[in-house]
Parts: sequence; C-alpha cells; structure tokens
Amino acid sequence: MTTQRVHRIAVIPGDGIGTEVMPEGLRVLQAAAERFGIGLAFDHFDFACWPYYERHGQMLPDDWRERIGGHDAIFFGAVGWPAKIPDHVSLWGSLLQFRRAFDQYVNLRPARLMPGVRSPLVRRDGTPRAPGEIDMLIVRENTEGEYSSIGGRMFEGTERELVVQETVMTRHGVDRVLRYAFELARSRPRKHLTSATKSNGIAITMPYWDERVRAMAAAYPDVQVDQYHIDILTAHFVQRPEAFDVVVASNLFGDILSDLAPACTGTIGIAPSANLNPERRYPSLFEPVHGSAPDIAGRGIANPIGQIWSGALMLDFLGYRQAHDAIVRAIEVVLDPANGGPRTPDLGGHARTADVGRAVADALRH
Ligand code: GGG
Repeated sequence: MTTQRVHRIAVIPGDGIGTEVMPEGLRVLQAAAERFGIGLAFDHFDFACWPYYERHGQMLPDDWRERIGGHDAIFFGAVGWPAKIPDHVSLWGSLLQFRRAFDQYVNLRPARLMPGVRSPLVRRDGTPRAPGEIDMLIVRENTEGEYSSIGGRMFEGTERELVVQETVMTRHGVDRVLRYAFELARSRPRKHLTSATKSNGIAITMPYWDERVRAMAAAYPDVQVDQYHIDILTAHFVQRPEAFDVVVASNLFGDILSDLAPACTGTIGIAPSANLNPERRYPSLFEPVHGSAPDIAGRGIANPIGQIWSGALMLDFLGYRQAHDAIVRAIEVVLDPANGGPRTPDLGGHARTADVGRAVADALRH
C-alpha cells in the first residue's frame, strides 16, 4: 500500500476581496486535488488583516514564523484596508515580512491574453489582438531593491524635516533573480529577456543592475537580451505588448510592470503571482496580483480568477504540472465567450464571484 503525500497549505485570505476570492481558489484546488489524486490539507489563519490588527495592535502574532514556516506553501489573498490602517503599515506588517523571512526572492507574475478577454490596446491598424498573442512573464526581484527598510526621518514636524530611504542591491540578490529569469527565458520558445532599469537617472544602483545583466548574459548566449529604461519600456508595453517574453526588473519596477502587463491583457482581476523561494528551503507564497480593492469589497463581485490561477501556480511548484495545465484550461473554457460562462463586472458581465469559482471547478471536473 502506498501512502499519499499530503501537502500542508497555510491559507491566509487577508483583507477586502481577499476574503471573497479565497473560497473560490480553495474550491478549485479541492476539485483539482480530487481529479488528480493530490493530497492537500488546508490550515486557515486569521492574521495579516485589519480585524486581526484591530484586536491585537499588530498584523501578525509573535510566533507567525513557527505557525506557517513549516507548511509546504502559503495561499494568500490580499492585504490592505487603508480606511483603517495606513497601507505601508499593513504591507510591511505582513506580506513583506513573509517575502523576506521565507526568502521569496522571485516574484513571478504571468500576463497572458486569455480567450474572451479583450485587450484595451488595439494595433495601429485598429485590429484587436488574439488570445495568446500577449504572453509574458514578469520576474520581479522580491526581497531588496527599493523596498528597503534602511532610512529614517529627522527633525520631524519642523522646517528642517528630512526623510531618507536607501535602495539596496546586493550582488547575491541581483544575480540570483537574474539567473532565475535567464533560465526561464532559456526554457521558453522565444528565449527573449528584457531588463528594466533607469540607469541614466538613478546612477549607482541601476547601472549596477545593468552591469550584472551583461555579466549574466555571457553565460546564456542562446538568450536574446534587451535592456530598457523603465519609462520607455512602459510605452512599449502599451504600444507592442506582444514583443515581450520574460521581463526582469527590480522590486519597485517589477511591481509596476506587473500591474501594467495584466492591464494590457484586459483586467488585473485574472492575474496570478508566485512569490518563490526556488531552493525550497522555505514555503513559497501564491497570491493574486490584485490588492484588497476596498471599492468593491463586500459586494461579492470580485473576479476570483487571479486567486484560482495562483492556486494553479502553487500546484505547479509543488510538482503537479498536469493539474496546473488543467486549471488554466478550465479558466480558458469559462472565459471563452463561445461557452457563455459567467463573467464578473470587470469583464463586462453580471456574475458573482462564486458563480465564476463554481464554473471553473465544474469545467475542471469535466
Ligand atoms: N495580493 C496582492 C496584494 O495584496 N497586494 C497589495 C500590495 O499593495 N502589494 C504591494 C506589493 O506587492 O509590493
């Protein structure tokens, strides 16, 4: 008799629509587990959200590392409730702690034009882009760069008030995320890598990143490399998004590009992300790209596809490529207008979050 391996998943819905899309992500994971015989055990945690902060005065319990650090993965929703707690307090008090403590130095964010989702961008000749025509992977450095806690304030509240925040780039930190991106580019048909910096204006750290890209490129002669300044790169994303394959950038620029890229593919509501510790020393974390969206929270109309697709990335990372592919296929089936599936308002429909989750789970079963 063989014993099935059971993967323990820490489930943290977070705030706002995170709590609404999470049940749909879990519903689809459960359907995938049944279809492919995958052992998944979910442990639910109520921290990393405003209600927890209100009760305890902090976003996380003191022993959070022990409580989730032994899990095989973390399935996360969204963080932030700015009406109650400043955004930087909730982010630095939760998600950024996870990324740093678990050394999730790669933030992988795919953006693909899916069937039935219209890109707001038409070509110069007025024709729309076809599904799959935009297909890029943003690789964001996730533990250092502009997201640094080195700095401070002086002379607060006076005329001499002064604030400083340092950008940190280490050779180890830059090289490891570049290596990941180059390997990823090498594994794809186009073998094309774009790197974004702003090395004419930010003249110490950014030229360093560029230099490390050139050094790394020497080991990947089969990968075509383009280096852009971030400002013109955003224009190229809008004008010719199909030109990009793997795009690697620092923490801040990667964050911006990975909101822009799914917006070019129609909606940020379907965009997934994986915060990876590729060496698997610590749990990796999977979450939609979108935040807690207070403007629509509580109405049951959030698009759950970003959460569902993030669950697919999680199964892929755990070794279940077939289950990943089946979930992505089920998403495509539901989005394909030929099938008349439910669509949330961000995609021009009237469906509710749970309708879409149920439809994807059903498509996965059949
Ligand atoms: N699910 C993603 C999320 O909650 N994002 C909130 C946010 O502000 N993230 C900023 C970041 O990823 O650096």
